[in-house]
Amino acid sequence: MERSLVLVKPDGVQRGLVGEVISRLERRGLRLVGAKFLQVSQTLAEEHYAEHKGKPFYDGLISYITSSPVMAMAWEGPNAVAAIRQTMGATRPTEAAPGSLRHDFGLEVGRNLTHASDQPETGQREVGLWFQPEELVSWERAVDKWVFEN
Ligand code: DAT
Ligand code: MG
Repeated sequence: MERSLVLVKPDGVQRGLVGEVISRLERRGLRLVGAKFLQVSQTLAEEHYAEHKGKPFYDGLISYITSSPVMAMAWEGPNAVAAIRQTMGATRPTEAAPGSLRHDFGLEVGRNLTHASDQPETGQREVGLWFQPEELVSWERAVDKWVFEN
């Protein structure tokens, strides 16, 4: 089953939007498989954002993600990566579709509230970076057959 890392970033946590993010993903039909609330270390931040090293916004991005606790989660479902990115909205809140989280709650790219994996392979890698195998729960819901076709 496809998996994505989801982070409610420091601004989302500070603004009391953890429940809103979880609620939207649950409502979408996605299945939660892991969750933890943590203060992100410099090392984890740098590993997580390695692809952006050297970009003009990199230093600001690292200080933002390490500035205050985050809610880290792993979610799964068919097409989980595309579905979750759609629920989050485009990177820049002013380009995010109305109804998406970043549209509904955000204004600036540097305060865009959430992170979600951008490809299925990224999802596998990021879930592995943020969670130990024993922190992930494989489970079934009674409703799964009414949400997942196969
Ligand atoms: P996303 O978080 O939608 O996957 P990304 O991987 O391109 O976006 O960038 C990671 C984060 O870096 C993004 O959520 C916000 C920040 N960021 C990206 N582009 C930026 C820019 N041009 N200026 C400032 N911050 C930026
Ligand atoms: Mg990204």
